[in-house]
Parts: sequence; structure tokens; C-alpha cells
Amino acid sequence: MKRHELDVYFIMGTINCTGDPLVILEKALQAGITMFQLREKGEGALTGLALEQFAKSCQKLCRQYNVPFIVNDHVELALEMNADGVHIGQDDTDLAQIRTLFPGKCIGVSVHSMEEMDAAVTGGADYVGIGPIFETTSKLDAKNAAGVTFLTQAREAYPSYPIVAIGGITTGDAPEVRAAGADGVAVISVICQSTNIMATVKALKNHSISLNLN
Ligand code: TZP
Ligand code: MG
Repeated sequence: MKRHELDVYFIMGTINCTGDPLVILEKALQAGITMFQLREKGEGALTGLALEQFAKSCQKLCRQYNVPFIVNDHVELALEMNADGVHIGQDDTDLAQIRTLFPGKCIGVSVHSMEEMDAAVTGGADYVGIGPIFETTSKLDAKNAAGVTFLTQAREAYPSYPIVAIGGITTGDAPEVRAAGADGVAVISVICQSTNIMATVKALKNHSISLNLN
């Protein structure tokens, strides 16, 4: 994968949204998110057919905007609907198995230590997610906010490996997180709760990349 695809990585599930999730997703796509992850979990999350239908609607929107559609955890669903990739945590299906199931697809792994990072890289992950950088209310079982210490170490150890930072990131913190080594920011609430998604996504973007590309 290209590192700039991680620039503004929007993650969402229906329980993160007070308004219509598909309207929020489409606004985020129009505003220029570079990657999308469907993370449908927690109390009240969709399951079964309702989940499948919602996932298909999200995938269709992402295709319209040419943005990769990644599925969190639901490996079978991701396979069945030919998603662009999956994102897994340390407690999920083994990376080696996932790599075999998804040849050529994008696989993201959440890591919290150098040991986990080394294992993800050698196991064939396409990118890693590092966090939570700051306090978050979007993940009930999140570890304590870790700041940018490990993110900085990970970047030093892997100078050109795709890394996205996650957890409590707002428009104001994005530059600090990038300066510490992240290729991009993965966010839930700052977009889901935004009253101006266009402005929020623009503010989250890496302005030096956009300046170079335009
Ligand atoms: N993993 C670590 S923190 C987090 C996840 C999924 C939640 C990020 O959400 P928010 O609202 O951007 O803090
Ligand atoms: Mg998981």
C-alpha cells in the first residue's frame, strides 16, 4: 500500500453515529478521507443480514470515491464481500492465516509494543495502527493513552513502513502525531461528531502532502 493512503483514515460503526451513518460516510468521502474502516462492534451493533446490507452500502460509497474499504474483525464478511482489506487486533485471527486468506489485499494490525510491531511486519501486514495516543471514549477496552513515545520508536525502527496513529486525535493534534512519525491519523469521533465534516477532514489532512500533489 502507499503510505499516503493512511493520511485521513476514517473508522466508523453505526453506534458511533447520532445521525445517518451513510450520510456521515458520504460527507467524509466528499471531504477527502483516504481510507475507510467499517468497525461495527459494541452494544447495539448490527449483526447478520443487517450488518451485511450496511457493509455493502458502505462499500458501494467507498467505491464511488475510490477509497479503500476495510473491515474490522469480521473476516468472513470481508472475504465474502471482497472488501479491499481487513484490520485485526492482537486478540483476533492469527495474522499468518489472514495473510493466506487475503492474498493481495490490505491487512492492518493494531500494535502496542516493538515485539508486536516486529511480528506484524514480518507476518506480512501492510500497515500498523498505533494507539491509543490520547484518551478515547470510542473504544471501551482501550489501553491507557500512550502518547507518542512508542510511535516515535516505531518510526525510528521502521523508517518507511506505513504507520497510522489512533486514539483521541483531534484536528489540533494531527500535526504533532505526524511529526512523531505517523503517516496519517485514524479517527472516529472527531468526524462522527463533527458539525462540519468538510472542514474537519480538511484540517486533519497532511497539508504538506496536498501542497505537493496540487
Ligand atoms: N483503537 C484504539 S483507540 C480507538 C481504536 C479503535 C478509538 C479511536 O476513536 P476516537 O474517537 O478517534 O478516539
Ligand atoms: Mg479486533
